[in-house]
Amino acid sequence: SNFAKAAKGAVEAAAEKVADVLAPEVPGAPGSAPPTVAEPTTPHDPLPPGKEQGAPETRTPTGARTGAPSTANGQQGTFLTTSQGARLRDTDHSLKAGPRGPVLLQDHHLREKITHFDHERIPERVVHARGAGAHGVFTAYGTAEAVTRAGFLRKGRETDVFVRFSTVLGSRGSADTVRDTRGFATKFYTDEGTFDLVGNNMPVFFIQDAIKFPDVIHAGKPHPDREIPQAQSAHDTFWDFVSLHTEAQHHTMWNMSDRGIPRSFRTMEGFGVHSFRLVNSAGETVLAKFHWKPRLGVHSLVWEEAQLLGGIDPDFHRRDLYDAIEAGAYPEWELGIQVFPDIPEETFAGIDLLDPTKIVPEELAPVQPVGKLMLNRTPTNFFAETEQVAFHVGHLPPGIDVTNDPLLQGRLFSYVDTQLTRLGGPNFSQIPINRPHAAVNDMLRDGFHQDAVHAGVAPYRPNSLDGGNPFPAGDAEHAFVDVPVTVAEAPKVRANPASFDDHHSQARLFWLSMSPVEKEHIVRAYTFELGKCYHQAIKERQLQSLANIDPVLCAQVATGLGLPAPEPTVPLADVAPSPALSQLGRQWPTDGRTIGIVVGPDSDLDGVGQVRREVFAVGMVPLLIAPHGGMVGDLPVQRTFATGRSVEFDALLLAAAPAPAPDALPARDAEAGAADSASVDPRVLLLVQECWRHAKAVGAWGAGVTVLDQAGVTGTPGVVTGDSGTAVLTAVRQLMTAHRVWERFPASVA
Ligand code: HDD
Repeated sequence: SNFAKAAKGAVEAAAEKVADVLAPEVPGAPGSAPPTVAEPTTPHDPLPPGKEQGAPETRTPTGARTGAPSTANGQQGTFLTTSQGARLRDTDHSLKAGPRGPVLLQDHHLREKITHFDHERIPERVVHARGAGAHGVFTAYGTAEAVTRAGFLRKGRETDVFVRFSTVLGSRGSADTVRDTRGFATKFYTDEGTFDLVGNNMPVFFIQDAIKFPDVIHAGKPHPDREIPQAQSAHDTFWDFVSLHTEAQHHTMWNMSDRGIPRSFRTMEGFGVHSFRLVNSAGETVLAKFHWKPRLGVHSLVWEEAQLLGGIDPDFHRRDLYDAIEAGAYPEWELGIQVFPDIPEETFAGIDLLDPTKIVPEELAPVQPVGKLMLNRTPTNFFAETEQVAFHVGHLPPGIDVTNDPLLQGRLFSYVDTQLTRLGGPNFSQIPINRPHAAVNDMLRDGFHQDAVHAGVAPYRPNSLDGGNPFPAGDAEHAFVDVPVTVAEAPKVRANPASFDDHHSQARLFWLSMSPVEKEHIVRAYTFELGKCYHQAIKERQLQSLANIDPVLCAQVATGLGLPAPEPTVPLADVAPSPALSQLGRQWPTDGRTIGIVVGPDSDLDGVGQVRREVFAVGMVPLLIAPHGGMVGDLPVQRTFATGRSVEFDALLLAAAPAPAPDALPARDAEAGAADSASVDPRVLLLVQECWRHAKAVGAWGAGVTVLDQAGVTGTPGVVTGDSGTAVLTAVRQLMTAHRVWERFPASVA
């Protein structure tokens, strides 16, 4: 009978399985390390097939050097198994009553595989859902020792870190380059306990009190009825809220500026936003604000690039981060602090230090460098590390304490709370990426997903049964001591201090600090965003706030919207600009940036080879763009006319004038202008024209020069030609130190 046959087969299979289990273990090479990648586009060699391979090596997710345990459940061994380690001989067919029969309920392998899959997703973060992370190390200069006892800031101290960058509004799968604030959250695994600096790339916030966080986020998220637009602030509910709630005007101005569309995570500043209270070993306190300064400078996309990238490469920022690290161009920031005397008023130069919608200009309180961050390792597994990392503003080491900033106070509640839902219970700090590198003895017990096997019988204090353990620490043992700040005796109120009522002066300060080009971008951004709103009343109300910030700004936006510019309803604030807020006017290193080089069969290939070597030598990444993939001469091609697009490159070099490749769209009109349009591939012309429009440096030599003519850009600012590739490269690099060639487009906003 069939049954007898099946039973016989099963017995044979079982016998074979036993034989497998009993067979001697293949001498296991330890999992081979991933290949080191010299340039991001070099393909990884696949591992040669074979059982002697073993599973890919599992790395300690936190890169712990302090002896934290490695992940217990990384994959091991050579053979496919169930979650319980039983080896499997087939994972492609369900267990059926005959090849055409129904699936048997007893198929425990099928059920385990599907059930686990069904539960693979966890809730995305309610804000900052879209992000990318990297590991690194923080090295302290020792310059903060006088103001804080935090051990990780002692001179020369090295601390492992994990950083997660994010956008705020979009869902987990949204595009990287949308106009939005960026999160910049850093976990310092210090030996005195984990310190989370949960900041943004903008130094101010939309609201002054955490109780309004649900309001601003509900307004910014997609409309509840149709769930659009995704990851955008250019819609009615956002502008409805910020125009009614004028304390958001300063942050909104930052969003409308170039800061809202960073070129790269590597070229963003970071800010702790709030004032923190630092305490030194003598118990003396100061107030301080944290700043991250990128070594490469603060650079942004232009709006058209950002929009194109949303379609062409929605992963642009995370790809850029991973590629840079894998290419060895490790991103770096300096951590700096602005230090203020801890006086009872909690103000500095008249600025309320508890108001998170205010900055203190660097000209008044310089940012003093206290250490350096370098990101040097990409995560091994996105979910395990980047998705499960849990930050909390209340993760503080001794020497750093909070202030009464009402936004910070509410955050102290929210961050643990949100992880309970997101990570499924109270034991999220046992997830490897969240494990402290300091010894933990917390008396917290049980709960969902308890990983620890706690010994002892007395998780309470005082006790005698566990010998009194754990013991309270004193100052000498690095205890966290809450600074004994005096709390005023005052009536309970739901109210703000009067100084919080000034909503426009610092938005004006920011506007006045911008260069003409930056001002023009701000005008265009407001005009675009308000132009996307349907409700006239919302546009008019926002114009009123712009009038109260600056009449020129207001008039320009009003013109774009086709609306009258209102008169200010408050006196314009008398503020001094802060030049440090402008991104322009300085020279920056160019290493880690990307240069596209158009090559073809007619190129000076020796020259290209030389340029390529020189680009590498100065720490930049050259990407060769050719009519086809593979090789041109003995040079590897990284992009073709089909796969390359201008938005990926910081500058463009042309070493060829390639005729249309076979996969180019045919010219629409064969007769009209056939000679011109046929001589260069139209995608190369688009490449040049886009780079030009986006104010990028363009250089050409040899046959490449004719492309400039055809694109109509010869002789314009930032377009260079020369006798040799290396001469052109030198000129282009010089232009790149200013990031873009803004002289090409004299700004119309004074
Ligand atoms: Fe927040 C995530 C930054 C105000 C509540 N926040 C989150 C992240 C960053 C910030 C970078 C992502 C962390 C990660 O990568 O996992 N948030 C800020 C800054 C703020 C701020 C700079 C103002 C200065 N946040 C803020 C308020 C509240 C929250 C006022 C609530 C009252 N934030 C959260 C949260 C999130 C979060 C809901 C979502 C996911 C998470 O915490 O872990 O708790």
